[in-house]
Amino acid sequence: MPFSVCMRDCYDTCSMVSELRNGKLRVRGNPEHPVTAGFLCPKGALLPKWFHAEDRLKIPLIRTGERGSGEFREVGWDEAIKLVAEKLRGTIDEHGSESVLVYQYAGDRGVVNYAFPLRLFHYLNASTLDYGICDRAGQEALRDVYGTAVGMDPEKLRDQRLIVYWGINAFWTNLHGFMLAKRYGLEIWTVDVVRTETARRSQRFYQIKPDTDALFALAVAKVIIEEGLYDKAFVRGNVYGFEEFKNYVKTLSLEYVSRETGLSVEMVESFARDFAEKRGVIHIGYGFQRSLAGGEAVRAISILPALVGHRFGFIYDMKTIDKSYAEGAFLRTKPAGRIPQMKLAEYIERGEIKFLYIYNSNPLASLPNQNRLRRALVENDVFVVTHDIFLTDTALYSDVVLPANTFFERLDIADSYYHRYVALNEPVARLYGKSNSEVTRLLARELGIENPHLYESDEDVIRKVLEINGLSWEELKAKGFVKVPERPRKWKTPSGKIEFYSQRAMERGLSPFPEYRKFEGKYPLRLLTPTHRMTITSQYHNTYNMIDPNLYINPSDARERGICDGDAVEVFNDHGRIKTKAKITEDVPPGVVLLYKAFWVRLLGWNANFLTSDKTVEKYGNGSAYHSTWVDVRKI
Ligand SMILES: Nc1nc2c(c(=O)[nH]1)N[C@H]1C(S)=C(S)[C@@H](COP(=O)(O)OP(=O)(O)OC[C@H]3O[C@@H](n4cnc5c(=O)[nH]c(N)nc54)[C@H](O)[C@@H]3O)O[C@H]1N2
Ligand SMILES: Nc1nc2c(c(=O)[nH]1)N[C@H]1C(S)=C(S)[C@@H](COP(=O)(O)OP(=O)(O)OC[C@H]3O[C@@H](n4cnc5c(=O)[nH]c(N)nc54)[C@H](O)[C@@H]3O)O[C@H]1N2
Ligand SMILES: [Mo]
Repeated sequence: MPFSVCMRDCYDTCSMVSELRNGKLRVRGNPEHPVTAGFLCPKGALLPKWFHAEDRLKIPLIRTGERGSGEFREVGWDEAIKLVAEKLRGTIDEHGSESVLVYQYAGDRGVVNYAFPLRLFHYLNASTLDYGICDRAGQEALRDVYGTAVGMDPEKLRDQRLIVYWGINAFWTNLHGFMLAKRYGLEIWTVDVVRTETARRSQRFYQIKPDTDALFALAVAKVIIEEGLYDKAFVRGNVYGFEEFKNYVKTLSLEYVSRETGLSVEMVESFARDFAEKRGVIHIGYGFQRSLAGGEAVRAISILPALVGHRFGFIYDMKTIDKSYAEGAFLRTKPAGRIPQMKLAEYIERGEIKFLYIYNSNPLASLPNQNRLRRALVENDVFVVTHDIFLTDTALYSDVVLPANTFFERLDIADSYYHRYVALNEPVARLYGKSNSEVTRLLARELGIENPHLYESDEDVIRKVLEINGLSWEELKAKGFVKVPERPRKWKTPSGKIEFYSQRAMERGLSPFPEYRKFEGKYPLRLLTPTHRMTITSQYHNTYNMIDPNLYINPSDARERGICDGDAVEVFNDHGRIKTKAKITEDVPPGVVLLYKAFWVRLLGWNANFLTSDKTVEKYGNGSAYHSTWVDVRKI
């Protein structure tokens, strides 16, 4: 039976065993894979429904009506590819290669299907993205402190006693990681603004006010240091700037910390004492760092595991293999114009993008400030091509729509940003559409390009990537996965140590110590838009039909506005307004409301990203700041 990999943008990257029985796909978790451990999450278990979905795109489309009207005509592949190639060539001739932007993300994480199309755009010297949508601020913050965002191999949790889920709803977003921690018998704590499913399943829950994480972490560090609970030998040998940091936290008043964070002084102290005693590991979430306070918060939190003697006592990112061969940046003859992902609308408005090629992403659901983005697309001269499995909101706004196939229909491999396994994905059956690499080859041929790198087969690319990384194709074929061994690592910071006093941060004009800063908006309620249990960002909304459109609001905020449970409400700010239903709950604290992220406007009529802020965390790589959004709510 073929091995598959769930290619979703998710920590777990599960290995699966698939089967086609009477033309119907069946999937199960690979029982041999140490992290997948033979079970799938509720989304993964429904993958056959996604694969066989009636509404999958089957035939290429060319726009006939107004942009966004949904009026298209169906055409053959030849005609569609010819038009795309013609426009691509025309745009480059008229406006230069930088005016072409390839916009992609992790809709499919297969090494070939993620990277191969980039070969074409590198060959053409087109602009590429400077990614900022997801985990960027934290990446920069961890590089400031450790020189890398790659933390602990989660299988090493086996020897640990405590894991803190800080700003991550792991039970929903990293279920196999959560179960791993459970199997290893770790104590689990959660730090979150919202009483999530993960919080409910934790031994301790620290319900913190938004944006105050840096302050909480600094206070915990203060207590650990001043009570002498830190690992003195480790700190002496491995930390740069400890004395300066100690002086920095000295002046912090725990009463002030308590008022700001909403946690009592006793809670701060017991966190510090027990964390030090149990030598805790921290899984630093992606979700919570998507705010203006995100970078500073990750910097402060990441100091705690080092204080108790861990070399890399955090979990954030994992990079096991070098995938650059698949992407082929070596095909460029000019350095890439990099466009900050979060500033797509701005660059279109400025007339800098004339041709947009989108695959593996649904930016008209996932990017913030959708009114601005849609206006930019309608009002400016930009040719948009989208390659997707479904007629998404992005596809609706495109000039050409190309049907993609799914990972069940092709060969690929995938690594994980959480664990150290690379897994094999074999084709099970073919239904509709073409893979990302197939479309790339068709476009290259139509453009008359002769370079052999654009015609390399998927298997050859995979074998070469494995060879570069010293991994065995035979072992992968036999087991469906291989573990990438860990090499000894040093801290690649300017001092060669863990920097509590960060020289790299100073070079960007930041304080050498993490800082707590307050942010306020024009409207009274903070809008959080975290992940939903049954979707991966915008995916599966159409196929599983299990979304939750409620606005979650605290009883006190509801009462103030005369809102009862189930009432129709309008949520609004200067970016936009949406109408939905209120759900009253103590799970969100006063002053905070919650909508789940990035549903399809086409199906629901709205999307939280009509409200979210497109500001970025500038000094942290222009990372996104979705959670730095303020709104008000009224009953309608
Ligand atoms: N089911 C499911 N799984 C997914 C995804 C999905 O859409 N659905 N998406 C995948 C992707 S792309 C990603 S990046 C990851 C994201 O995985 P997570 O990091 O788990 O994602 P979020 O739910 O966005 O954010 C986590 C938590 O941050 C909290 N939070 C918000 N502001 C603050 C704050 O100021 N302080 C603290 N301490 N907490 C705060 C939110 O309440 C939320 O519970 O999940 C991946 N896995
Ligand atoms: N409000 C708010 N918005 C957010 C966030 C938030 O916390 N709050 N989180 C952000 C985060 S963390 C992320 S990572 C982004 C993700 O945002 P996106 O990158 O837009 O991710 P998805 O919504 O998963 O969309 C992926 C698309 O790829 C398509 N696809 C899947 N497989 C293939 C394939 O093999 N080939 C092709 N051509 N297409 C394929 C899917 O059908 C889907 O339409 O969203 C961000 N948006
Ligand atoms: Mo993400």
